[in-house]
Amino acid sequence: MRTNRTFTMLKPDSVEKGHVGAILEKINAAGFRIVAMKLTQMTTADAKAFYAIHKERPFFGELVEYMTRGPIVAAILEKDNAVEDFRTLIGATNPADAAEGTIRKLYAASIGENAVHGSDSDENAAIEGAFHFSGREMF
Ligand code: IDP
Ligand code: MG
Repeated sequence: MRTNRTFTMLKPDSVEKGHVGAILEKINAAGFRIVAMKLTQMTTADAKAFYAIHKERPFFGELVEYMTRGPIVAAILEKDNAVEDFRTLIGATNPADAAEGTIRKLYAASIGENAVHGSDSDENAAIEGAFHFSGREMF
């Protein structure tokens, strides 16, 4: 298993607000290489499967509604220590708690609509990347 890759989604709010270019600029400036990337939209079944770990949480319905309401930018990113360094770059789940200069501090509206996803482990990065991309789409 590769341990130098992570998976991200620029969530529907980022696409709606025109923040894709600015967020990709920050990702690039932080030294991540784009391995795979596309504009796509998750179905309700996709979002329920992707976030299955949260299915008992009170916000699950709201999360599925949010994540399916419009297109996202899905991407696989490569860098040494990718998972941890990307979580640092995006900041805390709640933008109110996110460090200055992080993507969520700059672009997230709330704990629910928080601009970007970042994998939380190497294992989940591989699972999430494979959820969105075939081998032919990874470079
Ligand atoms: P993470 O995205 O920082 O890893 P998780 O706890 O894995 O955060 O939650 C997944 C996603 O669910 C969050 O990014 C956010 O969009 C949403 N979420 C998390 N906690 C809440 C909440 O308390 N209210 C509404 N939505 C939430
Ligand atoms: Mg998470």
